[in-house]
Amino acid sequence: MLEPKTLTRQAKDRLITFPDRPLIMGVVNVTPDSFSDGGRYLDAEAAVAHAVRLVEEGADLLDIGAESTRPGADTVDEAEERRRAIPVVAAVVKAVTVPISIDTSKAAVAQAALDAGAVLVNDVTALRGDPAMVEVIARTGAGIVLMHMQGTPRTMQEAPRYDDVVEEISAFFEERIHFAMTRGVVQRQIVLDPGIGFGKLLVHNLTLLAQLHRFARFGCPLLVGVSRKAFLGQLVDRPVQERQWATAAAVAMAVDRGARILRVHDVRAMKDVVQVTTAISRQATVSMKAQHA
Ligand code: HH2
Repeated sequence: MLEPKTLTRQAKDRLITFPDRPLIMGVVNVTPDSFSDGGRYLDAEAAVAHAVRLVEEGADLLDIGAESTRPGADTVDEAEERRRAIPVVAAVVKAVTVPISIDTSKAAVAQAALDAGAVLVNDVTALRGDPAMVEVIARTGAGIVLMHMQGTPRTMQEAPRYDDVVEEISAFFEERIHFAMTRGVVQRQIVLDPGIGFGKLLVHNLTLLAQLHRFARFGCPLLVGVSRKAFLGQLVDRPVQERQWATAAAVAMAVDRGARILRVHDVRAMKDVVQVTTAISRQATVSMKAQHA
């Protein structure tokens, strides 16, 4: 099944367009604020400055999030998440021209971010976290990332278990796509993400990356987030800040196996990785066709 050339079903200036190479999604975290007003202002300002820098480094879109989804993380209440995220979304929309994604599983936060100019909702619960989310996506025509997670961020790494991780996640995607589409979302709005590190052991993460191409049959763009994650630390035994090379290897493999959006922290470096991997993968296809001609 062919992937769509654009994402979302909104007005022209709110479409995400897929060029003939994968997109780099830069991560913007709105860090937990201090209690003082001065601290809050600085945190928001720092997040906006970071967003602008990522675009200068080549980010094709930005994912702004105010709730940590790290293993063991506590949830943030809606008012606090809104207070952190929305002023930053509004300011970033004004400061850059690339599409903005809001990383949230709360419908009210998503709606406020879309009102402020975001065009994509990155919901790590795949519409299971807030029953009102699917209606927001259907009504606004925004893009939606349906990510797989076993358990919740608080519990997901306790005892991940799969008989066949690719088959089980395929069944999950099928069910979630059906759920969304029977409630008014159209396929052109949907991005799928296997959720690397979300309720998965090392072997599951490696299998998903090695067999990513098997999710192409859904005809939706695939998003992959491997950046600096713990499974890379298990392989190379390095702290988070020193996992750029490990991330590069995983990004290259994901691109070769069909990833269309790469969610990364190190934008400049990963942009180069995507460009080179895409060129080689494309040439591999050309060479194979020539051999069989
Ligand atoms: N990973 C993290 C957060 N949001 N969203 C999607 N769709 N896919 C992911 O893989 C994904 C995500 C977790 O990344 P982490 O490094 O724990 O935190 P952050 O990137 O927010 O700094």
